[in-house]
Amino acid sequence: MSIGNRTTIALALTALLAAPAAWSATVKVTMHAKETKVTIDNKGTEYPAWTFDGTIPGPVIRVTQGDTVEFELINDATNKESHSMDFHAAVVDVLDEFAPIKPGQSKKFKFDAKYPGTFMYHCGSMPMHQHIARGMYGVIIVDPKGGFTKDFPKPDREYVVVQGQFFPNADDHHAMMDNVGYSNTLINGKIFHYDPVHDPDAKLVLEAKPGERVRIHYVNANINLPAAIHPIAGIWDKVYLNGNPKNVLEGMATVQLGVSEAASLDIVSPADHATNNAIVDHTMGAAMRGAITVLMNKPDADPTLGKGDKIILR
Ligand SMILES: [Cu+2]
Repeated sequence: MSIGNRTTIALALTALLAAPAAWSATVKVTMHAKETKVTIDNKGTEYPAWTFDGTIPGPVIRVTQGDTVEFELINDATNKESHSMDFHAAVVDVLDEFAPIKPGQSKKFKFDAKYPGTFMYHCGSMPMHQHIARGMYGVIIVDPKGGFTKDFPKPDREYVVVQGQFFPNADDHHAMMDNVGYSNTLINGKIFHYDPVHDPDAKLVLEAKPGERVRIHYVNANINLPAAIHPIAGIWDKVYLNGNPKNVLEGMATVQLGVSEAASLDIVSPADHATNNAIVDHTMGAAMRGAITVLMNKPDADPTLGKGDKIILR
């Protein structure tokens, strides 16, 4: 063996040992704070929302553990309010990275996604509860760098479901703080968004085939109320608190999510026939206000749903 070959092997070994670092990426994410009208139900009722990128919730961000997120927030000049970004997946300085910016300003910061899981993000500009209640929240998923395992199996489909409280009086932040005037629950920005049983105008449901493992990334973006997430006519096969594969529970009927808490919840329906589940906040006052989501398990389920950019249905 020549010296040259040994050098080549040594270099190859060095590259192999350094490989995990080489796999982490820098992910650029830009969002616009937009004060804009959105529709908050299936029949098109408009509401003066404050949003990230014009929707409630904002865009789903997905990175891998170890990635560096380079984030830019642009507060559009047409806005009236200051806004900010608070990623629950970040370990930074609340007075620096998460500080608000005025209309017409922009701000960049970066963070390393150290922990895997499902995390809320939201605006933290004052009054913070009003900025959240008016729609400035969303989800960042940090996939574990170890990938799927026996204890964290690859799901057949994934859906993001974000629950929020709706206050029709958008300006009365004092009432919001006391939970007064809370009229409805939003699921991904709409009342009974995926529930044609309680709202004939609902056009979407979550779909899967019988026997598929469906992972629901559920985030409680309520400003004041915990949520009790139960899949009616089913049991959560596995539950990953905060979406972290290490925080696993099995065979759970109902999972408590505190305010701002998230979990990744797996459900596997019977493989031999079609069934339906109603994923509810079992807090009845929240369910009856809109927090019911139908999951249809049927052989002719749309194969595109619950994959790629259709993990959140708009
Ligand atoms: Cu804001």
